[in-house]
Amino acid sequence: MLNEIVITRAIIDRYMEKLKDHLELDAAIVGGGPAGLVAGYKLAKAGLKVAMFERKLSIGGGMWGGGMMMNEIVVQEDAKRILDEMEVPCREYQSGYYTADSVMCSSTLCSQASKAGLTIFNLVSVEDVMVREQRVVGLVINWTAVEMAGLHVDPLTVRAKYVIDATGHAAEVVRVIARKVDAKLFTNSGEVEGERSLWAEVAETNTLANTREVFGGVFTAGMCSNATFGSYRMGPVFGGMLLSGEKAAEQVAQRLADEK
Ligand code: 48F
Repeated sequence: MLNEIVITRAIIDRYMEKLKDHLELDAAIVGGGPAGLVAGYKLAKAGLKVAMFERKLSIGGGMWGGGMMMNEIVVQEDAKRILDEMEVPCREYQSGYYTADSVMCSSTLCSQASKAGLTIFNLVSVEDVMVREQRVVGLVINWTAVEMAGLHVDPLTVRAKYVIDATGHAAEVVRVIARKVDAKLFTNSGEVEGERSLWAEVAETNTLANTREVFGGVFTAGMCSNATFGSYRMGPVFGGMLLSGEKAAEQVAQRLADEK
């Protein structure tokens, strides 16, 4: 006989266990697009305590829709090894260009990252940061439903040694810092440089170069890197996103190792 109250208690207990277990993190990832997922996968594989906060119900960000809702993505040669490692099937289209089904890719990256040990909190939005001595030391979170309804409900907090802003075009964590913290970002102007128009080749190279620390304790990943440091968008070619997630994770892991 199924008891509805046991079902309810199981969900509440397990969720609260999970949440309480992730209030103090080595790394917090904001945004569950391809860059955040690869970063989370790599950090979890390295044995670090890492959680992801994603505003939406679904994980995968801008990957599901492929290009203009045609659910295929393109990945170039140098990033194919990440698809291989994460067991996403892909096919060569012509020399140097591979395609993957975007639904398969989104769901598999999510699955592999979760299985590696990344804990994902979907339906949670990051609305602010905590800063101490010119360094971000944590995130301010709230239910997306509260944000959407415009309810006046105070948020809660999560402490993190490092934060990866993988919020895509919006660069939301970086923008909060620029708006609220009386300090310069590590960009040329000290402000958010902003995204430029579409140029796949340059954008993909720059995404990797722009994957770096933008403020004490905060690294950018994915499209957020170009939106922050001022470079082009790339459209539905995803190699740069995957490589950027990997690079952000490597940088964070290195810092944590150096601090031991
Ligand atoms: O946009 P998104 O997929 O970022 P990405 O990993 O990849 C970019 C590509 O999808 C594409 C592109 C390259 O081909 O240009 O756009 O850089 O995923 C970002 C995720 O962050 C979530 C948002 O819902 C999305 O799923 N997000 C954004 N702001 C917040 C957030 C926030 N404040 N709190 C929580 N999640």
